[in-house]
Amino acid sequence: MGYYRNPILPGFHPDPSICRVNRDYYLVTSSFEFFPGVPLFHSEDLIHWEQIGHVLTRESQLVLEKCPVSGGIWAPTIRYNKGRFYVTTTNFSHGGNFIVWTDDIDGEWSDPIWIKQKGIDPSLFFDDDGTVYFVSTYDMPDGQAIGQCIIDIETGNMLTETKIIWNGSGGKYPEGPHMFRKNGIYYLMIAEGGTEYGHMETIARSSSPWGPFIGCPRNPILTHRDTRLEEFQALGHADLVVTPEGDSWMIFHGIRTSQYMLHHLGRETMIAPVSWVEDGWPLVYGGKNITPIMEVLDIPDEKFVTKIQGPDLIESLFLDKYWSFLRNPDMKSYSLSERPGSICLIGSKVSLNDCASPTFIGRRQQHFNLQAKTIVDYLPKKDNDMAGMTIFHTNEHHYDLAIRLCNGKRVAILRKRVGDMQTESNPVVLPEEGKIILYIIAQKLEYSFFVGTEVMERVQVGTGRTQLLSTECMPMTFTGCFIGLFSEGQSKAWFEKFNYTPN
Ligand code: 6LW
Repeated sequence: MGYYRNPILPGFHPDPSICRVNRDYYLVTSSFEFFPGVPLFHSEDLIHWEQIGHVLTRESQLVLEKCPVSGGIWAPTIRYNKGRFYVTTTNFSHGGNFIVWTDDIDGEWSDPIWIKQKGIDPSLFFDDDGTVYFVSTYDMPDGQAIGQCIIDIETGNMLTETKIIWNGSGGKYPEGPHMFRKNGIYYLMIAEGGTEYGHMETIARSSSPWGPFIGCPRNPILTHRDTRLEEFQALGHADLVVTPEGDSWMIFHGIRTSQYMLHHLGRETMIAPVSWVEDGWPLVYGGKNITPIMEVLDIPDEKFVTKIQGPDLIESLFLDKYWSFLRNPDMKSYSLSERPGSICLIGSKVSLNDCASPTFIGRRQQHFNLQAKTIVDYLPKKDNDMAGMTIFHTNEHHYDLAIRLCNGKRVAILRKRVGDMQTESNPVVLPEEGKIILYIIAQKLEYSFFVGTEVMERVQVGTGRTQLLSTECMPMTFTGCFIGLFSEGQSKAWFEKFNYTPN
C-alpha cells in the first residue's frame, strides 16, 4: 500500500497537460495575464514535481499588453514527437491559437507558429502514420463542440477544413480535448460542465480519428459535481499519461474550498491512477472520489509512490522560476545589481489597482496556512509612494501591507481593495529610517499582516478575509492568489530575502 498527496501542484496551476519521454515526465499549466507564461515542470515519479522554467519567456512569444484579467494564456497542451517537444495554447487576448517547439526542454522555445483554427484548449495528436491532428473547441451557432483538422506541424498550415468530431455527452462547454490511440482505437477525452462546480471529464472512442465517436457508458469518468462534502471540487480538464511499465495515470485540476463554495488558491493540479477495465474504458481511481491522501496498491515501482510529504520550507530566491510579473514587465523597474542579495523595485505611476503592469513580482500562494516574510529598505519621498508585500488576486482584489508617508511620518498601513471598495487601516508609525520586516500570516479564512524591525517587536497592522479574494467573489477569474512584492511611485524599494514557510 502506498500513499501520495493531492494536489501534486498546489496553488494556481490550472489546465494541466503532461507528456513522457523515456522515464521523464513533463507538465505544463496555464498562466493567463502573468509573465513568463506556461510554467513547465519535470518529474521522474509523477508525484514529486520540480518547476524547470517556463515555455513562453519572451515578449515575441507572449504579448500581454492591456490583457484583461484572466485574458492571456489559456489552456496549453504539451506533446513529444520524434525528438521535439511541442506546446500548443491560446493567447485569448492576442492572436488566438499557436504552437511553439523546442528540441531542448531546458532551453528556449520557438516563436509562435499561428494556427488559423479558432476555439480554445488546443491539443495535438501525432498518429502512427505521421499525420498531425489539431483539435480544439469549436464555436457553433447553437453552442460549442470539438473541432479537428490536419495541420502541417512545420508551418501550422491547416491541410483540411475543421470538422466537428464530437459534441460531448451533453454537458455544457465541451472543451479541453485530447486524442489518444490505444490498441488501434482512437479515444477522445474532454471536459464538460464548465470549470466550476459542475465540472467533469468524459471520453468517447472510434475506429477513426474523425469519428463517429461513441461516448463511454460510464460518463463522466471523473467528477465531484454531485458530492457535497468532498474537499476537492470542480474536477476536470484532464490529460492522460502511460508509464514505461504501461500503467495509466490521469492529471486534472480541481479546487480546495476554504469554506462552502469559496476558493482563493485557484485551480490546482491533481493526479489519479487509471485502470482500463474489461469494457475497454478507463476507470479513474477505481471509481472512488479523489481525496487529499490517495491510497495506491500494486505500484510497479515503489519509487512512484512516496510516503505523505511534509510541508516543504520554500525559500525563494528572487527572479527564479517561481516568480511572475503582471503582463509584460518593464525590466527597468527591477534591478538585482544595485545591492547584492537584494532586488530593487522601482515604482511607477501604475498601481496594483490598474489593469496594467505595475512594479510587482509575485509567487503563487500554494498553501492555506503559511508565513511569508521579507525585509525591505524603503524611504518613501512622496505622499503617494508606497511599497510592500501584497496578497494579489486581481487589480480589483488585493490586500497590500504597505509602507508610505502619513503627515510626513513613515508608517505601515493595510490597503484592502475589494471590487469597488478600498479601505486603509490606521497607520503604524515606523522608525524614520532603517530596514522594516513585513510578515503575512495566512490561514484558511483570514490573512494577518504584521510589521516589525530587528529591534521592534512585530505589530499587527490589520487582517483580511480570504473570502473576499475568492474566485466566487469576483467577475470571472481563472487565476488564484499570489504573494508578491510591489512598489508604486518614484521611490526605490530594496527587498532582501523572501521566506515562504508553509505551516
Ligand atoms: C480553459 C477551459 C476552461 O481554457 O477554462 O472553463 C479555460 N474551462 O478549459 C481557462 O482555464
